[in-house]
Amino acid sequence: MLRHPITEDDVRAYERDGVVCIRGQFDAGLVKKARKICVEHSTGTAPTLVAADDADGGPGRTIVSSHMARTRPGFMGLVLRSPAAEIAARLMVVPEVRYFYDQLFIKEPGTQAPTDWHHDLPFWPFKGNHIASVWIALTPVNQENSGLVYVAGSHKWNTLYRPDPAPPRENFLKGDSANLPPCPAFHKEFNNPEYRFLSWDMESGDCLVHHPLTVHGAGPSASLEQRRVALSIRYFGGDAKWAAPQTAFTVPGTEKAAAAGLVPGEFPSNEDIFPVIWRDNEAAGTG
Ligand SMILES: O=C(O)CCC(=O)C(=O)O
Repeated sequence: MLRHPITEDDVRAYERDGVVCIRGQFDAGLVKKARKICVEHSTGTAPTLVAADDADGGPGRTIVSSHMARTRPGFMGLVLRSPAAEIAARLMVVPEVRYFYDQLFIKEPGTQAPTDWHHDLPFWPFKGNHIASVWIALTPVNQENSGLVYVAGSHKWNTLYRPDPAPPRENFLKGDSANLPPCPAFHKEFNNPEYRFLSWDMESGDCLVHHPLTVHGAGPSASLEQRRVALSIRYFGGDAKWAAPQTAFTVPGTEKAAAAGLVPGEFPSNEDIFPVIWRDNEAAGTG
């Protein structure tokens, strides 16, 4: 349930820039609960949890984990009860969205490791425009503590960059993805008027929603006080299509894709793996 409607300006900004900041849709209670679940998870032993200390011996540490909601009811509760799915659907202007996966990003105070410039789609076994990531700030986020920066409009460039994982992983690239060009270091272009860079100072409970081809990255954290915690939940609907994997990124349950009814070029409608999370009941005539 949204706390306030997604506006036509929001939809236009998402379509034009490939990213929009939506403020105040997650109430304080939900944010507190989500932060607790995420921080507890980050100290555990989940197989998908990767914690990397900064190489410089400083206090910095980046913690990433994926697909938590598939096995952890607390995370699935957030996927089901948060307004994120409806926000994604309203911005993409599609009548229903399915859960794709959830990903946790924590940067401890002083983390020097950047989030390298990239866009998401080449990592995933998907094609299409109707795939949106809702990156929910669970702490204050700004440029000082490694807030995300986006290259506005890059989702329309018709360019795919090589999906280089961080930290690097052997045998990660499959198919033709190794032949793609690396994503340029766009922070070197911050003064170049040919590009428009977007970033926002965010309160806990604000979110960023980005298109799968919008280029983004984040610099080091200069804050020695403020950890930044974000939960990114990805959804798809509309024109999304299953595609042959281009990397070792795997959605649990899709290892035997054909047996799961996942056919390249077709909409991935397996309800067990990709359940519908939000449907516009008014558009469906059942509201
Ligand atoms: O939080 C980060 O540093 C990276 C987030 C990101 O790349 C994403 O959600 O797609």
